Amino acid sequence: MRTQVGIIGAGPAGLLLGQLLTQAGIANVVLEGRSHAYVEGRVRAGVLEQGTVDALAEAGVDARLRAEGLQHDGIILRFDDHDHKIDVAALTGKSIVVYGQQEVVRDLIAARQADAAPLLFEATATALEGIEGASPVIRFTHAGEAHALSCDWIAGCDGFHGLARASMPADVLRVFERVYPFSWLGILARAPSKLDLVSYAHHPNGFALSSMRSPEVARLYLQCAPDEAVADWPDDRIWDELDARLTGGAGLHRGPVLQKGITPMRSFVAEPMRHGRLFLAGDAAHIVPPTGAKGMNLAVADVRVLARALAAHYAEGTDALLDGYSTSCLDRVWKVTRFSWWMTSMLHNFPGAEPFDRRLQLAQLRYTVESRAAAESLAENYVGLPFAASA
Ligand code: FAS
Ligand code: PHB
Repeated sequence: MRTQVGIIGAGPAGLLLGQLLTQAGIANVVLEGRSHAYVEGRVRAGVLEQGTVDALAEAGVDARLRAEGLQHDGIILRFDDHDHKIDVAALTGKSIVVYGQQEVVRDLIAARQADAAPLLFEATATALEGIEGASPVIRFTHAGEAHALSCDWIAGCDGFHGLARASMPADVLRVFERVYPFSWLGILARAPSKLDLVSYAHHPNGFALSSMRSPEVARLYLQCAPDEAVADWPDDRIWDELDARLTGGAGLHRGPVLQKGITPMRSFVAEPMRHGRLFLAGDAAHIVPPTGAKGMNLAVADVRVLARALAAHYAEGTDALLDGYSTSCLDRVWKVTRFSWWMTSMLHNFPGAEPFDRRLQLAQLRYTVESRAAAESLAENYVGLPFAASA
């Protein structure tokens, strides 16, 4: 098999890149190790920045998003038993849209299938060859057979546990990581959200977050110990803790729990995001704690830069954007990593924290909701930093 761009991974990064490249007339193949059903069933992110909405519109996949997405003008920070609104629309002129990542993935897969563009499910990349040469190869297995995909460029959109980053030479790759002493237990429940806005709670029992997927489906999270398992959290215990942390006991609307999962919390950045003909995009290159609602948005920002750079290469024969890809993306990646670390540090209970540190957290929260300058800083990061002019 041969194509111009070989894309590993059918998450938001790989699928959006494939869509933008197809629109630019650049031949590409998406290889996805999991099944179609598994990929569309994965419950993950929920908040879209304006820039992400614009990128999905540019890709021509925003019809359902515009019809079903929930536009919000702010978020809530809850502490000291009170809800404090950060009015991001008034502070920045931008809003956010709540629309599940799995819906974005469904929309992108539907568009790809409508274009009959090659998307192979249960096709696992097993090795990358010749990434320092002019015609790299992705070796992959599909339907029990070994295959090779020759391409001009490889996009490693294969997530944190993928093959692409591991294929970078060890003397080239530098990684930066911080693991947090807690995880998130997340549930999807068929119950209307009691709270109208995405609400982040700092509570003596621990952090909690209330979001939603529709007026009838709530998406809720609570901080738990890093070594806890889903089995440790029967539904009633989850609801009781969410009530305490998010409503002071007033109580959320309860309903059947449709999905339950525990996600570890880490910050992770790999540099550089390119080596030879291999580019890393999305979680393959970086992981942020979801406290800032940035994971998928950052993947979209990477892909926006890479798609433009590849289009310039093929349409104009210029490689300045390709050569600047890693530097351009990492500038945003580190700013978003800082914001996600800051939100995580402000809102969570750190086991064994000194009383002094706990007082600092409350002071940071109070200052953030009392000072326009502080609220504006949170808001401009939350709605999404402007895309770099060159990107
Ligand atoms: P993805 O991980 O989505 O996609 C990578 C794809 O590559 C996968 O489909 C995988 O099967 C495939 N793949 C891997 N190796 C392969 C191989 N060798 N061959 C072929 N295919 C291969 N972000 C938020 O903003 N808010 C959240 O609440 C949130 N919750 C999350 C919960 C969980 C459990 C996880 C893991 C992540 C969560 N995230 C959240 C972050 C998440 O949304 C990511 O940022 C987003 O999925 C990034 O998209 P991709 O870079 O496309 O990576
Ligand atoms: C979600 O809706 O899943 C969500 C919202 C905000 C976050 C993380 C996840 O910070």
